[in-house]
Amino acid sequence: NRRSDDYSWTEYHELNDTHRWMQNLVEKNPGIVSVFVAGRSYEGRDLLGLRIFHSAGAERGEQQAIFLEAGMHAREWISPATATYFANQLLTSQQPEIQSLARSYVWYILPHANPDGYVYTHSTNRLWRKTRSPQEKNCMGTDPNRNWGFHWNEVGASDEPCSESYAGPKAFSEPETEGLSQYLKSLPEPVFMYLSLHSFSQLLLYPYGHTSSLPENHRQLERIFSAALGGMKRRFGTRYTGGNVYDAIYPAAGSSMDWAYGELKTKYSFTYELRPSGYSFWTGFRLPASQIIPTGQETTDSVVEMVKAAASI
Ligand code: ING
Ligand code: ZN
Repeated sequence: NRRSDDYSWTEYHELNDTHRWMQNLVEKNPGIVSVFVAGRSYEGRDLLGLRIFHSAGAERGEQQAIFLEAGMHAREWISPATATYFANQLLTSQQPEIQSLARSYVWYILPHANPDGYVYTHSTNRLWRKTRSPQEKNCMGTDPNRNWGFHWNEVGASDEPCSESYAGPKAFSEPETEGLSQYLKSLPEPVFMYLSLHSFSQLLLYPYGHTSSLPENHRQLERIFSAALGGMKRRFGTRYTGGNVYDAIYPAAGSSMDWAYGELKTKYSFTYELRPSGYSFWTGFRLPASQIIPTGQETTDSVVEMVKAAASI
């Protein structure tokens, strides 16, 4: 019932609205946008994403890909909203830097990596985090950001099915993470950068989560990190901190970012923890919709600086 022209960044959308908006973009941008299905959820929903390929070089396999994953945790609503904001910028911005970014890579943007969970946060429990597959002890869901097959369940994840950070019965037990990982391995382009959007706390994170040892290219990652924080601050003065997951927040094995770094060999892999700052569980996931656009603007600025820094290494 909603037309794609009605889609906006002044409210949070339901899953079907965003899926319809993506489908409509294909018709509005022939030869530039297509949709992809990276897998299917436990309840049978598509992991639907946008492929944005501005340049002819994309079809000749001459370009590298950047993959942006969002919505892994259901309640972190600012994450998919920022992903769609960013995709829209790639397609409509008049800013030369953003146009150049759009043309220099093949972009894959997956707003809802956990569609069942997202639907559940709209219908039943606003603070749901995990997937929606039944587990033992009558508990539901696995933490999809502890379910990836790189140092799976070694630390900072739970064996307890009722826990919010349940790693799952085995690595890639969830169809969402299994499907997405297979899809990532099947991409025709090398993945130059992997970005994962979460909330909240205003942090930028890089590998690893399973150990305090720093990745081999940590000096490069730190340079890119600084550039990205500069971009984040430029428009509204928004301050981020962060570093390697293990030291900057907590030990956490089995994330998509660490798998992308360790298994997909994407050497520039980052996770943003978007607005707000602070630690209030009650307000942290309920960022007012009036902050979607500013969050989108500053995060776009940050990604522009991040990719520029990475490309110039
Ligand atoms: N935080 C992330 C989580 O999955 C994280 C932090 C990022 C862990 C990257 C591991 C790798 O716990 C939130 N808020 O989800
Ligand atoms: Zn999260």
